[in-house]
Amino acid sequence: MFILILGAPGSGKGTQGQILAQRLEIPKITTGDLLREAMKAGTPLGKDAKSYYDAGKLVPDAVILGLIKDQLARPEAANGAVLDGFPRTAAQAELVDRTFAERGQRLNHILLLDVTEEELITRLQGRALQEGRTDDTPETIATRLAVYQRDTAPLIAHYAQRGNVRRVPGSGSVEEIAEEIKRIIGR
Ligand code: B4P
Repeated sequence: MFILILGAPGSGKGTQGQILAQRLEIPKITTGDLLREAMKAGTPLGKDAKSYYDAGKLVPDAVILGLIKDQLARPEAANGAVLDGFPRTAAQAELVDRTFAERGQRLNHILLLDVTEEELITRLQGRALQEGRTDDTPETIATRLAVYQRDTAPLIAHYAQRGNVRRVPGSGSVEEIAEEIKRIIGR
């Protein structure tokens, strides 16, 4: 089963993706985590990504497309995965769509975590205090929310045209939202 989680920064994609992947015993592919690991390890990918990441901008497709391609090609992800944090641009969506079409597979569920901007800002500021992530400063949070509206939100329409996007109210407790996702997916 392949599940795509869409949502603004701080909407809980990572949080819910983790719960979902554990419950379904499938891998989770999270571009944000992969970038953070690469930056920590100082790999060429991490070095390419760092200035964009720290500024709250999208890391260019030229860097990300190869990463997504490699991750989707992993044998563990041959029959199921939770996709979290991508696609974020039209080019990334095109790559994902093409990969699944070539494999004769499809995204079984597309979930959109729907959270108000006020709540997003509160959560990201809370995470800044707890984790000190370099992209959770007030200026960067504002940039990330604007970039989401400009580049990523249009993808909702792209997937909604196919009629299989489910909007999940993302403002309850982590457990309540996880329960709602379980209900939608049916397992
Ligand atoms: P991501 O790592 O994807 O960061 P995010 O959008 O902030 O995370 P998410 O929505 O998963 O929030 P989380 O569950 O952690 O991206 C970071 C950066 O990486 C981007 O800005 C970009 O530079 C780069 N990047 C990543 N993918 C890319 C791509 N494909 N293309 C280009 N660039 C890319 O939740 C946030 C907080 O809320 C947490 O503290 C959590 O504990 C809390 N929370 C979650 N659910 C809650 C709930 N129900 N109630 C209260 N708090 C909750």
